[in-house]
Amino acid sequence: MEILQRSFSLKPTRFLVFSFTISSSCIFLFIFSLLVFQHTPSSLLPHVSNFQINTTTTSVGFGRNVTVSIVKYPSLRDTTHLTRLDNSTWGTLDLVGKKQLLRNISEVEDGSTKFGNFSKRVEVLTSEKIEGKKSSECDVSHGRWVYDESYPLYTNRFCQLIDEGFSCEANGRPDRDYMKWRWQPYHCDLPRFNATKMLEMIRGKRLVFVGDSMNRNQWESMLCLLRSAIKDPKRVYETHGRRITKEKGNYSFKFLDYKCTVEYYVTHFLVHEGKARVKQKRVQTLRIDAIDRSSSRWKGADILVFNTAHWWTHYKTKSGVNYYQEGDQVHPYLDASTAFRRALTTWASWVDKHIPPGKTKVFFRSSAPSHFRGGQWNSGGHCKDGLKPLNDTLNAYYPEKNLIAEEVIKEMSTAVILLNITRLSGYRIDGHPSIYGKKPGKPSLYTVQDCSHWCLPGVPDTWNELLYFYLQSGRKDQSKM
Ligand SMILES: *[C@@H]1O[C@H](CO)[C@@H](O)[C@H](O)[C@H]1NC(C)=O
Ligand SMILES: *[C@@H]1O[C@H](CO)[C@@H](O)[C@H](O)[C@H]1NC(C)=O
Ligand SMILES: *[C@@H]1O[C@H](CO)[C@@H](O)[C@H](O)[C@H]1NC(C)=O
Ligand SMILES: *[C@@H]1O[C@H](CO)[C@@H](O)[C@H](O)[C@H]1NC(C)=O
Ligand SMILES: *[C@@H]1O[C@H](CO)[C@@H](O)[C@H](O)[C@H]1NC(C)=O
Ligand SMILES: *[C@@H]1O[C@H](CO)[C@@H](O)[C@H](O)[C@H]1NC(C)=O
Ligand SMILES: *[C@@H]1O[C@H](CO)[C@@H](O)[C@H](O)[C@H]1NC(C)=O
Ligand SMILES: *[C@@H]1O[C@H](CO)[C@@H](O)[C@H](O)[C@H]1NC(C)=O
Ligand SMILES: CC(=O)N[C@H]1CO[C@H](CO)[C@@H](O)[C@@H]1O
Repeated sequence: MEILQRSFSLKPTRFLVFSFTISSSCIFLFIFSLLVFQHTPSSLLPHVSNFQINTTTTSVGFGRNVTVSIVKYPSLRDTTHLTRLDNSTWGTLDLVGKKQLLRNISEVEDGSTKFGNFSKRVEVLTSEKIEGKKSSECDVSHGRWVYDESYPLYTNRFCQLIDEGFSCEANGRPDRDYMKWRWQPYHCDLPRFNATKMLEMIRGKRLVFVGDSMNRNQWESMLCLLRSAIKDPKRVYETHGRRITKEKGNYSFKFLDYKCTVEYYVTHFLVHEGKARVKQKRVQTLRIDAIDRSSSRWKGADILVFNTAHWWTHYKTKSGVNYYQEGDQVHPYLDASTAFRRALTTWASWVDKHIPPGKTKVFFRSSAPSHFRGGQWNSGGHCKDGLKPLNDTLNAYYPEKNLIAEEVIKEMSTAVILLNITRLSGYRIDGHPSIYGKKPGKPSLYTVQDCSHWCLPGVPDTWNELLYFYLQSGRKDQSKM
């Protein structure tokens, strides 16, 4: 993704150097163009949801005794495991949470029945979920887009922090409706993003985004959302004076009035990209058993938002030949799904080992779909004609990578909240920069369209509204204590 973006601004001389890499990225973009929508009936869609969100209050939390959200995500294929009592079912509860839960086993909210039985209690939680009344229990990933005049939450002109690739309006995109859609879950409302409140929540803390350029997209959205609450622009700055470009890998923006930082670290795979010798040749490898080097900077964050997905369909990762490395061994062949699972497991162990459960909230964002139609990214694939969201009765493909991520997360001892944005973003064929990912008139080597990233303001603002929802609903529970 980063390479794709960079290629837009490459000088012709440098282009030759990179052309090999560029051509290799075609494959994954092509795959993305294939997997966008399956036109299946809607009967499976909203009403009976297959997963459960539980917010539980524990005495560990977020620096100062705040609430930890325990989110359980049984996959569609495995709904029965909810009724079992075993370590994996409750694997995301930390020890304190477990003890409290056991102590409180006989207290059931609906009041009608008292259960002295863990497994029954779990069933009760499941049925409560289906009713989905309270916002903290609501499945916010199922819903529809509604037109809302009060959006966007900030403007491109006001927020100068957006880099060129996402500045669709500044680059001349004429329509504005794509900024005006609000995500409406079927069974509850999302709170409107309140930048002041969000800044209060992260006062004195570090909010850190880690991942590929899609996470940079979300991070820039967060900067702009928060920036809208600051009157004096001088009181928000990059701590090393860096300007946001596609090239640099790390940024830390300080919001002086709140003594907090909003940071971004680029890593395409979360694990370490290295080199090794295979048959006398030095080749690039992916150390699926070693965490990315920038992990030293992730430590100590108060909120971490991870993602990885898009580079795993890159040709090298996909072919898996002499690419994946564990210890000294470079696998002659390993399929991408297995490698992805091992890499995520490496990430999961790192989180479990280095992230203190009470202090840090951890999120993992599911993959964001792209919408190339009629070709690949460099062969006329386009999305420029998408001016409205797709109908919510369409059923979006849910990539295997997300299922693997869910499974890995389920096994972790840290409570990781999945930002499940795949489907809601899948409707937003209108949300991509298309030809407005660069300044008008700027020469480009191809007539390419960017149908992978997202315009700002735009869809990533909603990803951040989900993040806000989870952080904020955690706090609400605390105030009840
Ligand atoms: C989540 O678990 C806690 C602790 O057992 C319980 O009090 C609460 O009602 C549950 N919430 C939901 C939404 O099931
Ligand atoms: C958290 O709560 C525990 C017990 O309720 C208390 O002992 C501890 O001091 C609190 N910690 C903070 C940082 O408030
Ligand atoms: C995320 O959303 C997709 C599609 O809406 C759904 O199939 C999947 O089960 C959800 N995953 C979780 C963990 O909620
Ligand atoms: C659950 O975990 C505990 C401690 O982590 C362990 O002693 C016990 O054997 C585990 N039980 C199962 C069924 O795995
Ligand atoms: C457990 O019960 C105690 C006392 O009834 C209550 O204060 C606490 O909030 C409960 N904890 C949970 C997790 O429900
Ligand atoms: C707990 O529930 C299970 C399944 O519903 C049942 O077999 C078991 O006897 C119950 N145990 C207690 C102590 O009620
Ligand atoms: C946003 O939050 C702040 C601080 O909590 C509050 O004073 C303000 O009224 C809120 N704004 C809106 C529009 O709700
Ligand atoms: C979505 O599809 C439904 C059923 O086919 C239809 O009634 C509705 O008008 C459509 N909505 C939009 C926005 O096209
Ligand atoms: C973690 C990380 O990548 N840190 C780098 C951030 O950028 C500065 C300057 O470019 C480097 O010195 C750091 O090593």
